[in-house]
Amino acid sequence: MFSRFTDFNKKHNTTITDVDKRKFTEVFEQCDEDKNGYLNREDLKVAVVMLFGYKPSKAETNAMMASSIQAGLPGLPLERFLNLMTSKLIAQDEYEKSRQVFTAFDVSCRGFLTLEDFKRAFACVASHLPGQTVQETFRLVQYAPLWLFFYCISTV
Ligand SMILES: [Ca+2]
Repeated sequence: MFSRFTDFNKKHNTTITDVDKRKFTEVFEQCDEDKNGYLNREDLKVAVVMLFGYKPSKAETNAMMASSIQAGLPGLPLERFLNLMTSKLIAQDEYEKSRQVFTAFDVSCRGFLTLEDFKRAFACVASHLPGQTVQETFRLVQYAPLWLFFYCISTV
């Protein structure tokens, strides 16, 4: 039943496909309105909307622009943009996988995992983790909503 999750721990692929890279590059070029090879804050927000479907907050935009500003660049160059978008894509991918596993183990569709559900989920996707660790993690809360499950999965 859970065989589709067996590659969960193999992921952490830090590369993206050529298709993703081409798409990121195309969006970069479309958003670089003055064609100077850099995205300003507004260009970057539009690019994130086009690629990920949401407008980044001021704080997130600041974080994405920070290294370019510190380096004295007039904006975000393509290479940095590709790195940032790759990280976002990987993070989104991992969250989606966690959500799928979580949903599969939330057998009663209550929106949280019981200790037994939590143990089963971990045995499936992180079997190297000692039962004791799983139990101690769980003891911190009475139940495990998706965000906690995702946090646990992404830190093991
Ligand atoms: Ca520009």
